[in-house]
Amino acid sequence: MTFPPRLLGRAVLRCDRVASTNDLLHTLAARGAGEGTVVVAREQTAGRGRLGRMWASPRGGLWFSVLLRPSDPADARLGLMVAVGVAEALRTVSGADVRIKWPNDLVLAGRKVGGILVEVRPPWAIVGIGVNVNVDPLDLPIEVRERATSLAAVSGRECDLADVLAGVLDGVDEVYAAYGSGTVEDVLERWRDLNITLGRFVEVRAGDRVVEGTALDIDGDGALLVAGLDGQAARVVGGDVTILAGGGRP
Ligand code: BT5
Repeated sequence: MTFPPRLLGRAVLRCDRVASTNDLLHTLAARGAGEGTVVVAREQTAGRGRLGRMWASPRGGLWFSVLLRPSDPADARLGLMVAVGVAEALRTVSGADVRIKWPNDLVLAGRKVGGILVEVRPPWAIVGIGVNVNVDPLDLPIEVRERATSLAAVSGRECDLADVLAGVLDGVDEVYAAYGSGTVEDVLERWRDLNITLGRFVEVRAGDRVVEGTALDIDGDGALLVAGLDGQAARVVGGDVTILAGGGRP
């Protein structure tokens, strides 16, 4: 057991198969479930990503959601901070070089190994976390497979899903405690250490807006700062990054 006892995972609902762990946890939150409640499923039949995109969730992956009741559920920094907690835990438990692509994609060997979906319904936010732990990439839909990987596919060995869940809950618990105690900048600095976006030439799509340029930094709110070819600096909150070229970090 971790000490001090963590907030996250004090109550854990384990399911074999659900549509989406986020949906089930929203229902529990509306009925008064406490902060830190977790729903985890072996399989999701309607897992989703951002903007209504689908999230393939076959057996072998870690699919779970955490209920948070922060003072500002819409704070965009939350997702970045959670990504730090998850990425660090995955690195420790698997030894794999898991990185973050802005804002909170989990990337391994240039492919997506996991994702984070923050759904804000004040007064709560549900953080859904999906990681291809022992997933055989062949079990992913063909259009997803070519850009996806799993921890097992890269490291050549399977991890115990319960151990990975415990490690990730510890990791997210720690960054959430940092959020509560106002040491957000320290965690964003760890985000910078783990990211593969800064220093690259990128295309960022946010709704109808498309920005091309060099990703310079994130600001104190977690927005991405991009130096455009026209010399103008753009600030983007939320969106999808495609890395076009560039050195800097791997
Ligand atoms: C995400 O969205 O990356 C957030 C994914 C969150 C999933 C968790 S699982 C537990 C909880 N319950 C849910 O219902 N969801 C959360 P986004 O950045 O929009 O990425 C979605 C895109 O990733 C899709 O359009 C596919 O191209 C790709 N994709 C789908 N399934 C994948 C998988 N298993 N591995 C890698 N890429 C995948």
